Amino acid sequence: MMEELFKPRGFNQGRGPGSRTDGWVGGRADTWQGHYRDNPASRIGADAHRMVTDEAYAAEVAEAIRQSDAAFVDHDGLKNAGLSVRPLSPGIGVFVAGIDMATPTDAQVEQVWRLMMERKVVFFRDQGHITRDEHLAFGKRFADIGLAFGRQQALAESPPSEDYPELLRLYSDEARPFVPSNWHSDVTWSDRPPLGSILLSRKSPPVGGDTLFIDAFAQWDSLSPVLKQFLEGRTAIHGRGGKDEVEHPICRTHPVTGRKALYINPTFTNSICGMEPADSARLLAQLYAKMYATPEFACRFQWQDGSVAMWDNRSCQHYAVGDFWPYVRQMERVTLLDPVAEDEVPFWEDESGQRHYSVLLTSEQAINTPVSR
Ligand SMILES: O=C(O)CCC(=O)C(=O)O
Ligand SMILES: [Fe+2]
Repeated sequence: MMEELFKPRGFNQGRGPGSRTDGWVGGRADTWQGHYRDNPASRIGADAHRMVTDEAYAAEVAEAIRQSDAAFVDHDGLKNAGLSVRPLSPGIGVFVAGIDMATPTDAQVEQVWRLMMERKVVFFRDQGHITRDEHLAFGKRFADIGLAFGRQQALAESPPSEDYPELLRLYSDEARPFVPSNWHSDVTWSDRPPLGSILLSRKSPPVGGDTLFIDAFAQWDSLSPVLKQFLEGRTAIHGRGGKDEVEHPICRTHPVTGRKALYINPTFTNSICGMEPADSARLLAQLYAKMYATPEFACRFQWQDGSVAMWDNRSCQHYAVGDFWPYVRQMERVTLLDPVAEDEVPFWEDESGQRHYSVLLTSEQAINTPVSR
């Protein structure tokens, strides 16, 4: 029975005359057996390939997944902090109930951080009552607070409010429809990109304007061993508006969890170092296809007035869905900076534990100068 379940589905195999030749038969063309087994197995570090032939091992993995999912929800630390959780998906995104961002306890702060490390993004509802000062104070419980873009000021066209230079206002309406509708991790054109963000909806559209989050650990884990070997230790150039501003590791080691993330994105990454431009472009396109066309890696959050998303830029990427015009959507963001200087700059850690850091390619002054969109 188990064997039957895990049998290759025969993608890319000829099916006689008249059959499709592009290999696409209703699943993922580049996936041998589909993610239904691979993805949850990799969440607990199990060997998905061994499960194909070893029935007893597969049963063990299944039980381990059930237990770890149950333990995630039924957690003493959460209960003691007066919190409860509901995952949006098995790997990324979790609703946290029981918190008031105006008056968080130390135990709640500790649990929210733990959840963000494990599930990459946490969500709260009904926080519309908090003031801007309380929003900033909440952020300070976790990390340093940056300017609107972390170390850098916001775009030249949207100067920060004088009262709250740390607060990024992302206000859209009929006349100004902009939202960041492209996959990215924040500010990867900087050598010191922000650790994370706490985004609050002051006003949500009646329909549309969701935000998608996608798991950068899963994106890395899903690559073939050959591709991982090729990419590990390699770097890519990122910048704004096609300028080359910083060289980041493609495989980024997370400073807290030690896990590896795929750290490229189609918004700011220009090229892979050490490759011919055409080869680099082809490989980036292939990687993006895999990274963003796998719904198993993602979750989608529907905003209400007062909803909050708090994410870790080192372990996930996001995309604001631009489908809500002509409605009003008003978001306010507090940006978190890593207070540990040597963890703030991205790095890849090699097998001997040595860190290989990102390198700034332009001047500090140039990187700190806001550009026009
Ligand atoms: O408006 C959103 O949903 C997300 C905007 C965004 O990319 C950000 O705040 O970093
Ligand atoms: Fe963003």
